[in-house]
Amino acid sequence: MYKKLLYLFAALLLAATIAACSTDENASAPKEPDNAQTEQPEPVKEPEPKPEPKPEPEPAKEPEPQPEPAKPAQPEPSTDPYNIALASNGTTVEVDSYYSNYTKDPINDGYRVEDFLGPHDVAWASSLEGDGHWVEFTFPEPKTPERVDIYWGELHASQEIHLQVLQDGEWVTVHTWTNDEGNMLMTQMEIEEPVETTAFRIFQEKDKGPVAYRDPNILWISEVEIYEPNRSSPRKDIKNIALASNGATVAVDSTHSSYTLDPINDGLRLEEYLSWKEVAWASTLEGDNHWVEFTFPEPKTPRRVDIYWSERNIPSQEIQIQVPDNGDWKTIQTWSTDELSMVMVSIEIENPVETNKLRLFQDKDKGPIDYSNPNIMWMSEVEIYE
Ligand SMILES: [Ca+2]
Ligand SMILES: [Ca+2]
Repeated sequence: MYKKLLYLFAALLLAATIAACSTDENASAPKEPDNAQTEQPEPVKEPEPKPEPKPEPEPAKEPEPQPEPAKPAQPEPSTDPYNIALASNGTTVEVDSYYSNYTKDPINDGYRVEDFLGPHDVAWASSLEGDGHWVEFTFPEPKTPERVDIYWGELHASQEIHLQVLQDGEWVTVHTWTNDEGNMLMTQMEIEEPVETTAFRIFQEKDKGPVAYRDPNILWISEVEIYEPNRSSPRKDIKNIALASNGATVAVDSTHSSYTLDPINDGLRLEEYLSWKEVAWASTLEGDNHWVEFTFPEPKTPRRVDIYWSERNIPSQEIQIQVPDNGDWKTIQTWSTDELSMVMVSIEIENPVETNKLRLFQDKDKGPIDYSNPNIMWMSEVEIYE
């Protein structure tokens, strides 16, 4: 009897001990989450935005490797929101006259000079008569034109053009462009002192049309694009053979942290609205030298290199212009300065040579002396002209 009671007591004691232990475990259990919580913040360290390199959308492009048969199909017209001349942005056009079957629609329809368009779809042309010809743009609200790109009709560039704004009911000329080069695809005109206006006019005086055409009293235009200050789309100058949009490609020796090499030839110089990453490329601070190499789609004969330095306007001390030479590089022009501040430099090549490639080479520590480390190569745009 006593034994049974003893067993029962022992059993109760065991049960109580187990219960106590388990409550002990429970009691200590919350600590673990506590510990776990203090440890958890560390994994948060992983700032996963980095693994989002945007190149990923590009692979999607690859599945369509046959854009060539797309030629017969009509490409979409430009809808650039910054082009204030576009009909699709609400601007209307009037002209003084028409040549035979031409209409005014091609002037601001978003098509520049497209192969698939017939002569009457690709351009507007004025009559051959009259004392002056003009194209007038009326904006949906006041605008401040700064840059005007004119794509000529079948390369027939005029000899002289006046850009005019409407001020108190009068047309005031804000820029006059003259052409001594004859035919060309397009012309870029910049208004140095832009003014706000509701209407803008391209005006051509009598017989100031294309000198190469049988009657120089014609005004013949495929497309006009107008841009406001700091709202400019990339420059598209067909004479700038460094431009990516003209088929040139760029390689560099190195790139500093968050920079990319795209700004070197994207057609934007030192646009104020761009962030530091968008406006310039910079090399690393290490290395025995730095370089930027351009490859042209076909052989070119560069005669001038314009370098726009970074947004800090600090020039390199020395730049060598080089071309390939038996598997190596040969310097054909050396430029140097001891100035500390400079927006851009225009380097003339005294003895131009025909080449597929051109390289800007900077020797060790020949970067901007006014920067903490003069071994950096730092520029926002390079333009190369024949
Ligand atoms: Ca057009
Ligand atoms: Ca640029």
